[in-house]
Amino acid sequence: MAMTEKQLEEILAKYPSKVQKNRKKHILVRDSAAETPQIIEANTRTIPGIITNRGCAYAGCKGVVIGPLKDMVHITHGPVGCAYYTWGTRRNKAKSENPEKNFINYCFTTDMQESDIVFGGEKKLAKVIDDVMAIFSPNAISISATCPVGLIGDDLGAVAKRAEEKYGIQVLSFNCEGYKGVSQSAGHHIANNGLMEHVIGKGDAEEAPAKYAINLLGEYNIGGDGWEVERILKEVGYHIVTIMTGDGTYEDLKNAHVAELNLVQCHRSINYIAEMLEIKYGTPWLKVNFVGVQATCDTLRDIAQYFGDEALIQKTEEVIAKELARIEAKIDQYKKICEGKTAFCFVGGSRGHHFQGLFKELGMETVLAGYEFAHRDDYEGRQVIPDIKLDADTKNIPDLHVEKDPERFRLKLSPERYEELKKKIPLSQYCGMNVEMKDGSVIVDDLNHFETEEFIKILKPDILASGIKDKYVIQKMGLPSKQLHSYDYSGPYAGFNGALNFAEDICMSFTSPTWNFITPPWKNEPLLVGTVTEEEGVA
Ligand code: CFM
Repeated sequence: MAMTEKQLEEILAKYPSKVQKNRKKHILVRDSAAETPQIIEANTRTIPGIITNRGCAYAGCKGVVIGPLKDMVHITHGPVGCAYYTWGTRRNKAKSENPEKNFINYCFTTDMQESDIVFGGEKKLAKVIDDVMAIFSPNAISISATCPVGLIGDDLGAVAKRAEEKYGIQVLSFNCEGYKGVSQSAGHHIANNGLMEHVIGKGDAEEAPAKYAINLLGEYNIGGDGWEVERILKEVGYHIVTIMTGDGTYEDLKNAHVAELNLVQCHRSINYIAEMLEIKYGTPWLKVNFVGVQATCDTLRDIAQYFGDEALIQKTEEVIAKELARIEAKIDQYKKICEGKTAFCFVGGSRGHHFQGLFKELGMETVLAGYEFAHRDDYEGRQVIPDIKLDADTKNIPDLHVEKDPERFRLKLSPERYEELKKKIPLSQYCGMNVEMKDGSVIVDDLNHFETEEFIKILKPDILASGIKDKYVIQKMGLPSKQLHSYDYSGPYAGFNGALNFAEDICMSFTSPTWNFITPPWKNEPLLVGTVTEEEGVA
């Protein structure tokens, strides 16, 4: 079911006028025939009081990019709640040959109390580092700041420096206070800058250790996604230098500069590093997508084309044929249940787009999609970056300036070959979500809870792919909800096996008898009716 402009106006009309004006810029009804390309406002502040699904800069730095590095201890300098809620909830799995160097299941925090806020928390932080060294002795430590740390002005950098001198390991500090940006996106940027400045390139390796050496960027091994992608890539014959950062290690990350190519899965969280690696070491990056069978096949072919080796291209086709033969018939069975159904796909900063292909393969249409914290380029395509207006919030996080490394820069492709390839594969490029969505579908930036309910009532989707914050509201409305952040308790959903798991899980949701026992609130009369009146100075 498509949405009309009139229906959209009706939803917006329920807002006070200022809110209405603001939200209107964040919502589009897709129209490919529009005279000028449709623009969406993104990466700007959420209106206070609106129930958003967004997270904070600390979540983006520690929770998303830094946290998955398993051989480091990650200390949350702040109140225990910030640490607790980033403890294991993202399901970025990790295993290690040396279990003594895998700290992923731990939660480290300074547990700041009122006295620390009044008198400063630096001493307590130094003490936690001493304890960490005495008990765990990790290869490196990270310290992430939470809001109060920035407010009281603790000098994390100074504490980190003293600890480095004392213990001879790297102690990275991140000023990723929650308020540093409008969402977790700011935290991604802070983390990217820190890793690029202090870790990547610090290893001794000068040459790639094997043929077809690649890095996998923006893959966080949620529910084991990274393991499935690794399985496929290894089968084709690639050597993975490092994964950023799911099941990744600090030790491998130091040698990321030797790879021949960087694959970028989630560009939103890591495109900064991809760009900087190209400038500093001459390593091109390729946009990949391992979500969905077709996307995985296309991606494997793109990578093989980059290297251009006949044997590799041949092997890629063999792997694809073998995998398809194994899973296609099974997926077709699930497709029978899914065919003709519709979905909302509202997730973070890249999955809102990536998972649409997987729904499509199952015969389902995504009628509404969006991101929590993506930027305009994630909607409209990377080519709009020069047109993006930077506001004060964006300027808060400076771009890290990098230059060609005089010793280690290697041109991996001749400029002619680069240009030629660019026409065939997404080198340094990605298209946005909007391009692939059907006319009449709705695209929403920073969807909030009020709008979620309103859109559900109008579009009546069969399933919502979203997150924990709205999952139970949706289910109480009598609709299946699939968390596409944590995958609930399932996964992997990437690669060939992941597509199969996803199809199975979605079908389980559809065929569960649970829904027969739920009466959506609007079917229970009488409904509570209220009006919002605007007052001066409100909204
Ligand atoms: Fe990238 Fe992610 Fe995502 Fe993201 Fe996230 Fe995540 Fe996400 Mo949740 S890094 S932008 S900050 S793909 S935690 S693994 S699922 S919102 S769409």
